[in-house]
Amino acid sequence: MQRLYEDAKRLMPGGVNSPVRAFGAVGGTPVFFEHGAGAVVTDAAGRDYIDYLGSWGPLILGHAHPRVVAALRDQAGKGSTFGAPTELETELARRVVARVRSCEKVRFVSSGTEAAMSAIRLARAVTGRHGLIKVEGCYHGHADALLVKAGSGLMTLGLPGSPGVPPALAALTATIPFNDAAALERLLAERGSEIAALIVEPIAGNMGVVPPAPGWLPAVRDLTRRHGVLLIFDEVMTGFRVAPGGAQELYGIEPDLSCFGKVIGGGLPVGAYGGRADVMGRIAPDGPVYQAGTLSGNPLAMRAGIETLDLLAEPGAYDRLEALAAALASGLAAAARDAGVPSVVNRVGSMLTGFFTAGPVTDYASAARADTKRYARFFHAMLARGVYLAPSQFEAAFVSTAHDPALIGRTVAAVREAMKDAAV
Ligand code: KE4
Repeated sequence: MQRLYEDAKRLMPGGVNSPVRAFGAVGGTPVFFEHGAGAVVTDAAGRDYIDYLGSWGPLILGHAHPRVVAALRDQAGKGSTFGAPTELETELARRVVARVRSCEKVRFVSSGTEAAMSAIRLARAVTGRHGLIKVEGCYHGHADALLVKAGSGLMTLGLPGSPGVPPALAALTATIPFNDAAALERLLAERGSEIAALIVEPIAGNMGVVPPAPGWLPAVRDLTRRHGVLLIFDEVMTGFRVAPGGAQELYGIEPDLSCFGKVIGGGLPVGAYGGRADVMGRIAPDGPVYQAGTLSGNPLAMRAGIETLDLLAEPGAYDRLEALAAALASGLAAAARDAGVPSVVNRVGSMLTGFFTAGPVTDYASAARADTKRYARFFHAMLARGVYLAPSQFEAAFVSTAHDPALIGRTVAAVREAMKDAAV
């Protein structure tokens, strides 16, 4: 693995194509994977791991699901991209709109970042305002306007923001704490007339999983509406994962715009943004707001997304995810309790995080109190026992339909051993 990493570092920054993969927060050499099947991944040295990363969320069905592979094989022989409309895009759009009541129209792009940046541009055009509110610890991709007190890799690496973002642009982005409606009320009272949109992960996943407190999302919806601020739900992680219609179905809140990614691509690069027809109608070529993409809606990604959403629509898929993730969460909590290790497990559906802190973890500040050094030791203790977790305390773990009670049991047993390990 070290040789692979040395080779990679000579050619790519940090030897990776996304910073969180470099094990910066947990130390050691990144594991290079060679193949995956179901809930198990195999590294370049032939070692197997039970996978709870699921490629950071897309693989809700596990690796190489036979139906997805067959669809991709079939499509590859017909052509991977035309740069022209195909019926496949309509078929995936039909599935999205059928599941997400707030989306009358949707536009496909190639990443969650593109979805978020496009939704913000659209909101600024529709309102004629420039200001943006984001929530501390939430992450919406790496567009300039969003690299302000963001979660995921920035929180993992302790980066407050990013060089290269012009201060004048960063100044347009105001932040509030997650689950703090009073802070939002104060900010809107002061600057509401300048704000185009508020973007938020309805269930935060990028500071580790932090569920919305009762009343938080209804307050965000009510306050933004009162001030003419468009509410953007970033459901790149939660969409089609926590419910068929995402977090907005789970909590009964209708945003003005939604962003999707990960699950919707079934493992291939897809993002999407959508909303009411009158808002989406401002997007070119219907309207003047420009957004484009060479491989947007490409047939391979559409086929993977269609198969994934159809398989999730089969009876029992979400019940299975819920049962498996609940068993994992309770096993984690019991293991920590029995070992006397301060820990709190936050979970919504099949996304969860075990924080090494007594908790509760309700926002960025409380998440940041977690013992990241202990997490790093735990990560490696689990890796040594054949379980692959997110290489950062501030990320989510994901359960897929390919996991089963036996794998969950093996994982909890490994947690119990790891927790007893003096190192942890
Ligand atoms: P992408 O541009 O990485 O497809 O999506 C950005 C994004 C937007 N919104 C949310 C809620 C997200 O979670 C993400 C991406 N998530 C991270 C991990 N938490 C991707 C992993 C990485 O950066 O390598």
